[in-house]
Amino acid sequence: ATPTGRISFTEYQRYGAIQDYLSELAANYPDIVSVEEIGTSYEGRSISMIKIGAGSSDNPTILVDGGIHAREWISPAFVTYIIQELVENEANRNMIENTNWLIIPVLNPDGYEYTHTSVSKNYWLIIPVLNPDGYEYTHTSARLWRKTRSYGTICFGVDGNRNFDYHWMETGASAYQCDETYAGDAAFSESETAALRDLVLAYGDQIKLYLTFHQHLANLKQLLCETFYGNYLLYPWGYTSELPEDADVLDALAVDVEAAIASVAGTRYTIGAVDVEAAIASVAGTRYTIGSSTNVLYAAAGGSDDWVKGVGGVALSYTIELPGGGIWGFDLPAARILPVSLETFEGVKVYQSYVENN
Ligand code: ING
Ligand code: ZN
Repeated sequence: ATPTGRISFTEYQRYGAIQDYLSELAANYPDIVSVEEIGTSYEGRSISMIKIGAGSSDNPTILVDGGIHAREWISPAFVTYIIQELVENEANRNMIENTNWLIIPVLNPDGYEYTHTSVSKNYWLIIPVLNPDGYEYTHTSARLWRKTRSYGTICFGVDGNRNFDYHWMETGASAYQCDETYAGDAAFSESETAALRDLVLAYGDQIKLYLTFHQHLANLKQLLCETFYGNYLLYPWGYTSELPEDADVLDALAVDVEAAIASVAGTRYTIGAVDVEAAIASVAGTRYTIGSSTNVLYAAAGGSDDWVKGVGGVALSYTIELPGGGIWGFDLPAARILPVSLETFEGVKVYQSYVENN
């Protein structure tokens, strides 16, 4: 079945458009969809959550968020795609009859909107030559903003993924408010992270799986050849290299998810060089590296997945690092939103099926 497509996945959407889409779904599918405000951002935006379910309210629940980090645009885009597939694609009906979903497409709307207010990308291309200082400024101020937009005393923003209260500030986080990984004055200093905390505590052990979508910088190999990759399926812990007791369960499920994603053949490119495109497309599968955050990426305490597992009690907790792209690392071309979404949704199906059957 083809989704009715009330929202486009050929462009990255502004927060308002994503919110409008959620409202439309609530109006059009009142039996299976409702939209709630789980909190308010620092700048006063409503942090919206969509609840989706066509079965019992007691069904196991899957919690999904995107957009903790502002510049990782594929994250809200893909999470919005998940929403569309669950609500508007009849072929996925079983996914909402047997599990309930709580989905927050943009947890940090202030930061997300801020990244949409930079100078145009075309303009950037000449800045490095004409104005190196200005070029650096655009990189640290707008499109590549990562944090929330709360104001400290000398700088803006807290890294939401260092602000959760589990081994907070122990490693891989900064106490200096101008840094990209500033953990905040205190754990849960940010209304955005506190909103997720309160939601998890309210639902308690009904939540069986937590997925938080990020985007990892494309590395040089990835830019040159699609068969090298920098995508990650991460599970706790980020605060220590020790593995959780149930790491074998987390790992085995991730292996199945990875296989499903990789089985989608053929990354397609919209470029003029037909021969090159065909060669890339013939290589099956986007691959993901699987492991605990500390062991396969880097140590960092205060991440949402650590807190959701360690305090929230949700055993299955994953950070998914979607593909980066483009010469700026986070500028995955908009033409890639749909291919990435199509393949990654195969992984979401595996997650859902596991929750349904275990
Ligand atoms: N990566 C994550 C980050 O917050 C991570 C990696 C995951 C750290 C889980 C800690 C816990 O740095 C990105 N791309 O943001
Ligand atoms: Zn991130």
